[in-house]
Amino acid sequence: MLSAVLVCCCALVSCKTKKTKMAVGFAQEGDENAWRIAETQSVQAEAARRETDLHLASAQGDVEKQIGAVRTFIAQRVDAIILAPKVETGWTPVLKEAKDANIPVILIDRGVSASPDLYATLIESDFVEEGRRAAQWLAEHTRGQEVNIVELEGSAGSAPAIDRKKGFDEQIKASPKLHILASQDGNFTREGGKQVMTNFLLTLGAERINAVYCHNDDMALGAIQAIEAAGKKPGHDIKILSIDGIHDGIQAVLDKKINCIVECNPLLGSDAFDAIEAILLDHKTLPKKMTEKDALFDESNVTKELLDSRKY
Ligand code: GYE
Repeated sequence: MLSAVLVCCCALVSCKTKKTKMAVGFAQEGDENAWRIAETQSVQAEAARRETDLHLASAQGDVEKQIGAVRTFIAQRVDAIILAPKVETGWTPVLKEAKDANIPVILIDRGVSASPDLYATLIESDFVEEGRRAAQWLAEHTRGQEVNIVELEGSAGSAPAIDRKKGFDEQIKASPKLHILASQDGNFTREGGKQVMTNFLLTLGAERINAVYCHNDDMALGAIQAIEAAGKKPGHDIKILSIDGIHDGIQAVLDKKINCIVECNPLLGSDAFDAIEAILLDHKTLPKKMTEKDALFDESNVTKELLDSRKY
């Protein structure tokens, strides 16, 4: 009897999964820069390729709006939710609501501080390691010199801003000649990077600053504008370290304006949908964290061919 019921249920499930179009909600945190737009496009392209019905909501940097978008997806009874959370905290209630509704949540690019039981998996880069790698590069390329650094941080409360700072700080503490003079939030935008760097140059003095560590390329590109406006040569008078590897960032390495970029891959659409299919179609339990492998770019390996081959 039980097996007959099971066969019947399985037939119904496979009937649903094969014939109905899957609906997936994507709660994106914003559209603040080229990296994030590349990520959104990657999710959209993958949804189209797999003939999935994608409900896309960009919160334009507003956490409450993003939480509201997840609630709307739950009310719409989508099959799965992809969430790129703006900040780490505050997600427990809405993630519980998704779990109660039996809707798996796939976190992409940024983590949360909520219990891992409340989401299916997190697909991201190792941000602490990115910070460490940037500081290691600086230590290796300024051996014996005293280096005064300013830091342009990503948006406050976000996992990449917290962890990129942590990894960088750790390595700086192990390098007695490297000193952080000041750190400030540049909101992951080109305009924010330009403003904060302009302020640092004015208040600290261009002569005192030897290096800028930017939590992403867009802020580095803004910092370059500020440094040039102050009559200094970015990449030469002031070394520039950054994270992401967007097209304009790699171009700046080629132009010798950015010295080093630690890559952070935004093209997470395919991995996100693989995860959703593994959960919904193959009934698999996924590891709570899946980490992307990222490269490091500097003048030793950046060429025009590499730039042309970049997908974002
Ligand atoms: O580095 C930045 C974006 O969350 C990893 O957010 C992402 C970061 C990325 O705004 O450019």
